[in-house]
Amino acid sequence: MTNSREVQTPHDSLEMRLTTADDRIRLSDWTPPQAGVVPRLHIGKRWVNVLWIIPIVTAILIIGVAVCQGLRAIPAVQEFIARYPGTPASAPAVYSGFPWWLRLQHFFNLFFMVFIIRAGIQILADHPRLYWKRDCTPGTEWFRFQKEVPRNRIWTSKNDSVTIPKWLGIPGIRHSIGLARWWHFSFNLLWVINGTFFFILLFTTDQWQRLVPTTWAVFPNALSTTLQYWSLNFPVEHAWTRYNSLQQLTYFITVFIAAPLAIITGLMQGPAIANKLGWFAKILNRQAARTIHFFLLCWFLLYIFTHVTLVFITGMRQNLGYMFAGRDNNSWEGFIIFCAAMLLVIVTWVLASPFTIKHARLVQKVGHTMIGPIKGMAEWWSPGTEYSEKDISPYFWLNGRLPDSDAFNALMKDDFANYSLRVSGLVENPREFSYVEIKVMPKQEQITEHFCIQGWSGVAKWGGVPMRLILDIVKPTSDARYAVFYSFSEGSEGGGYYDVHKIENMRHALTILAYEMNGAPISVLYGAPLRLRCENELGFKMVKWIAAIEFVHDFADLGAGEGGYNEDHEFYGYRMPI
Ligand SMILES: Nc1nc2c(c(=O)[nH]1)N[C@H]1C(S)=C(S)[C@@H](COP(=O)(O)O)O[C@H]1N2
Ligand SMILES: [Mo]
Repeated sequence: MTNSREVQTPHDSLEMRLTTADDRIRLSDWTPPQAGVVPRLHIGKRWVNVLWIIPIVTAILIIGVAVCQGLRAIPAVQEFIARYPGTPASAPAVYSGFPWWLRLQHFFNLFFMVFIIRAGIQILADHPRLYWKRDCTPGTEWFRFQKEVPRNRIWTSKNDSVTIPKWLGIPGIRHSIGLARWWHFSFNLLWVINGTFFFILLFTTDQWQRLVPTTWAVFPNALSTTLQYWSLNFPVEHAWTRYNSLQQLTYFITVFIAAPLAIITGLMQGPAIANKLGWFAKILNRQAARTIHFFLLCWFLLYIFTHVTLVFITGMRQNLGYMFAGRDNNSWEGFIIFCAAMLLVIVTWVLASPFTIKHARLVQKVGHTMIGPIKGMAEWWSPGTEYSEKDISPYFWLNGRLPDSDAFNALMKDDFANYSLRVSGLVENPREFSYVEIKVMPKQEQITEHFCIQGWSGVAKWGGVPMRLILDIVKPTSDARYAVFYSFSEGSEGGGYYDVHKIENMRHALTILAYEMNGAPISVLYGAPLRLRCENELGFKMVKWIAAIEFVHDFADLGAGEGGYNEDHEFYGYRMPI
């Protein structure tokens, strides 16, 4: 520390149990790999392997060719195609070709999307199940690439994560969501900036007319184009000035519907946003948002596949000439630039995972610098969304490693009657609160939704003492900026579990030290004697089995200095409202 507070008040004794952490991932110490299963869809009462899609789609495509060719032999259909050739005559033409900014943005877009998609799939692998309902009860998922949840033993959500290949995910190892999120979010930011400029340039030039249909004739023309493509007798067109209607509609949906929806459904998965937006977030609940976010991934993948295929089979040299060289001359120029661009994509694709494993701390730092401030803004919102009793989830996933120290076991033996909470550090009145003292303080009950970073959510009723009341008693000094929560438990790789919160979070209306869950004393599995509820942050910030709280000015000297166990060891960020 560089300021005058060189020696803070001595730290809580539990500080000694915190461990430093590697700045890189050592695979030998990391969560061991675990294979998932081939993705399955829940249809009726059965689980259907998604690989069935391959023969089914192939059959549909082949039969479709025969059907469309048959249709085109019918005079009425021929008349229809003659009338609606694919590009409406009334659609305005674009005369500015493919300007440099459009080509550049097209490249940036594809480049960013590669990393966004890969990191997104990695994030999904941390909780490889998708649901529509917010409670994530095992068996209610409509999609999974993990076995069914075992019923006969404790199965934490960390146990549930699966490994996906390095070339597919970033960084391609199990339970690497912390790092995958830095990639996903920082490239999202770049993608949004690129997209914003794209929108501005689109509408300040005539280029918007390529993408936005301006005549109803776009629908019959899109049908006509579909017939022509599917019968393998392609329409004549000149995309230099106008896209055909099918193309226009597809681009329109992708740019103006899919992209904004992806942003919205992404943000709606964050606790600070969802727990602030009330009814809207109840309808677009986290799991619905996550499911739609996944559908959008499927849309983008399908889009990329057909788009690239059609670019290649409908006149590769010409098409690449448009988008990569801005030329309408059928030269090889565009192809050469395309190859150079693809080389860049391939090299960065191959390097991304090994780089992230080797320089994990750097990825965390860069990610935090890029998007930390934006995420931090969401923390100023005091979350307010509460649910009613009927919304309480029948199942609430578990996370964390149970404490197993003698001291804890002794406390547990007599129902924590001898437990006391130490509160120390930069406070005017350091003190210990006995369990009884805590329970006679005003109790606050709240029914709230929990957001685990891994993807699951659940609603429970929590009862406990508001943190602001604790603050009123101990009176943090003006130097105190953070509250450190020390747990009785250890983190997954050993070393004390702890987490740090900004002091503002401690004053939010729904921040409590909970000793009740769903109307009963909280069980040890869920964090007895005390666990934090801080409803504008992701689940890992809510320390279970709290032993002590310490107020500090800075957390750089605690553990590895990143602001918590998962921050130190799993490269999460310490501000996680989204
Ligand atoms: N001490 C401790 N607290 C912890 C954890 C942990 O590993 N150790 N896991 C966190 C995570 S990742 C989540 S999602 C929630 C899970 O709470 P639950 O087990 O009650 O569902 O606890 C958080 N608190
Ligand atoms: Mo979590």
